[in-house]
Amino acid sequence: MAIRMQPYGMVDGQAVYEYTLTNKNGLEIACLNYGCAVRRVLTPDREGNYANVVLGFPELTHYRSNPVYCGVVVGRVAGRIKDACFELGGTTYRLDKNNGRHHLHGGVQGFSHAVWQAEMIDRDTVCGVRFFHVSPDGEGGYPGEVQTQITYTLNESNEFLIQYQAHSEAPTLFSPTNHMYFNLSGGLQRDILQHTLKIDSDRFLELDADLIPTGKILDVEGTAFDFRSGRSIHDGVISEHPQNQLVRGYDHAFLLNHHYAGEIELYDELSGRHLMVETDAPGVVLYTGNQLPDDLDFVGGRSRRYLGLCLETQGLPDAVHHSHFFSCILQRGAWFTSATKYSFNIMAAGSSKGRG
Ligand code: FUC
Repeated sequence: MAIRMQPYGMVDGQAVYEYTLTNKNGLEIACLNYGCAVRRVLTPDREGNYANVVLGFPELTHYRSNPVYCGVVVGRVAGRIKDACFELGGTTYRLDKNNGRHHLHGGVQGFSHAVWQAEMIDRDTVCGVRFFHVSPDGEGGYPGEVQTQITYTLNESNEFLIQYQAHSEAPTLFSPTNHMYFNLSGGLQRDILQHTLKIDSDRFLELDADLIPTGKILDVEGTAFDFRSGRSIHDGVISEHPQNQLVRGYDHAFLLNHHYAGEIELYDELSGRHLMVETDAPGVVLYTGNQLPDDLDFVGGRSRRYLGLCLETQGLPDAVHHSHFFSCILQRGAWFTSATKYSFNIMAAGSSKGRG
């Protein structure tokens, strides 16, 4: 295992570094202490050619605007909160309106736009970075000072683990995620429409026209939302299901049936690259890059719709407004913990539906 650190720039007088984690197989992950951004994940294809499988920007200035939340941790709360307000303990809190009249991904100055303190982890079988951030009381409109710790580790089995931990001085909401866009073709050779995805989920959340959950939980059976035995992302683009048509693909939260049981698998048949995602989070938002604009430059190519897809493991979006969703309230003094593991593998040709 190896880890190296190099200066990447300055933000408001604070130094930003790039950390590069490498294992004995040559798998390499580069991340920043700005927004905990994952900039690059180099994995081999079936022929042993290493290429980057996540969208990443060339420079720090792009991360400072980053309207698409490329690679970063979003929080305190991932996803949209309707009308940018909520009630907790009899008080109404008003949040940043950064998505029309709604709140999105923690607001204007959320986790994605903070310089985090960082500490390197360098052990025999694991290397990584532990990021620390104190989110002040009132940040984005949320109550309570929250101390957050996010740990990225890579091991020799090509597993990349993200662990989230937080503690609040007052009751607040907490449900972060990482917003990496995957593209397993490597080096942006193709878009993600031919990727095969499997999700062990029977149910997903219906969205309204503003992409906010209506509160209705729909059955995947008989729809393009049924990923239980694997299907191509393209199915959701050609599907006549009104929920697919609404977003021109997928931008939906799925409730996971099982945890740490190979519940999410993404596969690119042409390159042979396979990603398994396992988590203790209640759900995963599948976002297929439907709104990626064409005026951003990523390393390896220009942005366009369907160039990457996000698998955002998290609590259910807008849970604060729906008592039948898992609560995302973090009580004073309690510890929030959550973890998601990303395992990178290669599948033999012909395994069109991934493993299992
Ligand atoms: C995802 C989506 C949103 C938004 C954002 C950049 O999380 O749920 O619709 O486009 O990313």
